Formats: sequence, structure tokens, C-alpha cells
Amino acid sequence: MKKLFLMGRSEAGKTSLTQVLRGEELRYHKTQYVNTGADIIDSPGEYAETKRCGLGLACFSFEADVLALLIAADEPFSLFEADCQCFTNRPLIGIITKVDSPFANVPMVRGWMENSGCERIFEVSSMTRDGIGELLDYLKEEPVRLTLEQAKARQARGLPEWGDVSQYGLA
Ligand SMILES: Nc1nc2c(ncn2[C@@H]2O[C@H](COP(=O)(O)OP(=O)(O)O)[C@@H](O)[C@H]2O)c(=O)[nH]1
Ligand SMILES: [Mg+2]
Repeated sequence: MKKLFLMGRSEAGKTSLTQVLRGEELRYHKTQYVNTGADIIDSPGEYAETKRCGLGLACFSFEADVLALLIAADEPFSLFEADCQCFTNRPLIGIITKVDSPFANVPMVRGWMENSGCERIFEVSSMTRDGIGELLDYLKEEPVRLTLEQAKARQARGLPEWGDVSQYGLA
């Protein structure tokens, strides 16, 4: 199971998605702190909303196997800059939540996520459970485990640690 780190503004649906992925009942809970011990690391939206706290997200991300930018399908703008993957050395995915919303604009959010460097994008609803199975299947795949030497060899060539590098003889 991959350890997932969720980033997104307040009300984007991070805590609800965490509850659904854990098979818990949906209930409102204000996220006050970051607990990095669990399989899914939820974070308070305030971190993504202020520049200083945004740095904290970069630090917490090193506790995870995969990072997710989370944007609700009905959000009017994106908090995330272009090419966010450059602040981390983990795979970056996008999770579009609330696809059931009557105000959903999935293609627009997908465009923001592509611009921010997400290598895969999932469309989900914690209310209807749409797309949750596909996300769980992805999380159940084992993360790539590398030795320090393997990681350094890839880094020296400017390659991501998790990508297919068979053509470089580094597998
Ligand atoms: N329609 C809809 N509402 C959702 C969905 N997920 C969360 N919400 C609602 O959005 C609000 C914020 O959710 P929450 O998970 O606390 O967001 P967080 O601040 O990112 O942790 C709550 O009122 C949820 O009931 C969803 O998939 N569809
Ligand atoms: Mg929350």
C-alpha cells in the first residue's frame, strides 16, 4: 500500500476522502494538525492557503510515497502553481473531488492539475463513491523501493526515482 499525502484548500474534501478510503462513516471533522503515522496523511487546508505554511507541506511530503493535489470539481480557482512536482521527489497525482456537485467543471480542474505537473488524475466523489475503487487500486500497488545508490544514480541523470528507466540500464 502506498502512503498518500493530501494537499488542498479548506473544504476541498480531503478529510471526507480520507474517511471513505479508510472505510469509515462520513462525519465532519476539522483537521487541526498533520498526523504522518497513518497510511493516508491528511493536512489542514490552511497549509496550502498560506505561502509560509506551504513550505511545511513540502517537508511533510517526504513522509509519503505519493503526493496528491486535491481540488474540488466546483472550485473557482486553483491554489497550485505550475510544475509543483519540482518541490518534491515523490510522484505527484491529482484527485478531483466532488465530481457529483451540480457546479462541477471537471475539464477545467483537470487542466489546472496537468499544468501543475500531476502525472495521473483521478475523478472521485466521496458522496457517491464514484472513482474510489480506481484510486484504491492505484494505492494498493507497491511503491518503488530503491537503495540509496540506485536513487543517487537516477538523480545524477536528472531522472525521477519512480519512472521507467530500463532504457538507461539503471533498473
Ligand atoms: N457534494 C460533495 N460534497 C463533499 C464531497 N466530499 C466532501 N464534501 C463536503 O465538503 C465539505 C468539506 O469537506 P472536508 O472533507 O471536511 O474538506 P477538507 O477541509 O478538505 O478536509 C463537507 O461539507 C463535506 O460534506 C463530495 O465528494 N461531494
Ligand atoms: Mg480536513
